[in-house]
Amino acid sequence: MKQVQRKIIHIDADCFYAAVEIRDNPELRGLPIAVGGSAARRGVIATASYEARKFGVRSAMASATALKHCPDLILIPGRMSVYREASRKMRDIFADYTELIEPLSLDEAFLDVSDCLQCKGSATFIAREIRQRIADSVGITVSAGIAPNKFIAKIASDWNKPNGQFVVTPDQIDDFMTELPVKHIWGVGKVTAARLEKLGIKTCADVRDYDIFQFVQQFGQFGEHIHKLAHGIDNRPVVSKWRRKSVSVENTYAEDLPDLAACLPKLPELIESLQKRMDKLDEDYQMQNCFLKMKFSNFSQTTVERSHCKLKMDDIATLCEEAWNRGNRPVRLLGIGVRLQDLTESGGQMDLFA
Ligand code: TTP
Ligand code: MG
Repeated sequence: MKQVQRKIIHIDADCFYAAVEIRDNPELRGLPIAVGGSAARRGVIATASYEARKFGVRSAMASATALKHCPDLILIPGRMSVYREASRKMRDIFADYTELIEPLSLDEAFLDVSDCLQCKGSATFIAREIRQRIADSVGITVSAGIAPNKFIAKIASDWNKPNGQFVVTPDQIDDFMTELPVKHIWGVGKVTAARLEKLGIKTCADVRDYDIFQFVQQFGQFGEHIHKLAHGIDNRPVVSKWRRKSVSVENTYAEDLPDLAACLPKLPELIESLQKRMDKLDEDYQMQNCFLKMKFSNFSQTTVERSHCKLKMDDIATLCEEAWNRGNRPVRLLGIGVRLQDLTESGGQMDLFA
């Protein structure tokens, strides 16, 4: 079987819940902290900072045990809504590069950037840019694995953790797989690993010494799966479950636009690039409201939003005029966008028939 060549990035935030807590309470930086339930109430650890991990504190460990390993551990109760918000911001950044986003959890996602033209199409640079943007605007670090498939990208994102990335190019797959212990193969738990070890199989290279038919005889269909992955072959596509709520474009001008008359000629260009982005959306999206964002020279900003609005100069100019009247001073940024209704969601379907 041949490997379908894709450019996949696997992103995984570093000690996600703990990192968000440190972001919001900088005095915690450098200290052993963990997010989890209290020991008195038989709570467990959700995650721990890297400083706490040095003491052996781990996810899913009883908090009481964690405190035995690390008596100075600072235990913080979780704030799920804040973690969800950080996760949403990360996904908004991913969406600037591709529509093919497959979240695995709040802090982890696969991105297929095969068709992405940013950063000259280099997945390595795209990953670096995404990581920098997340650090700047979400305030946490993430690590990335970049590879021709999901299996290798996921393993690679762990290689330079925290705050790092690791690339496996198509011609490096063979070397990468050779040393890899079989326990990294998705689906190989302790029991299978022990069975494999009895056959003298510890690394993927050992698997590759076996003929696939021998392997299928020993392990059935699962044997074929192991054999394929040990060769670094994984043709699973990135299945996008992420759906947009809006699409927008904006521009910050090198020199402030002094008045409304200077703003209006900038609109056709914005309308055109927004239209291009909308053309790429699938047909299950329906346009709802249009909005226009205006940021003024004093950094205050306003957004005007309208329903029954078309992505045409007349309607957008009306929004622009209204926004301008609210600030009445030079403009540094103009943006336009549309809110989207996702017709694949049941609510959307009901509206269709209403
Ligand atoms: P992970 O990505 O597994 O872990 P992490 O981000 O904390 O650390 P790493 O740097 O090793 O990636 O999980 C993401 C979040 O999910 C984690 O911050 C807390 C939560 N979680 C639990 O609540 N219970 C668990 O057992 C695990 C593994 C994670
Ligand atoms: Mg993580």
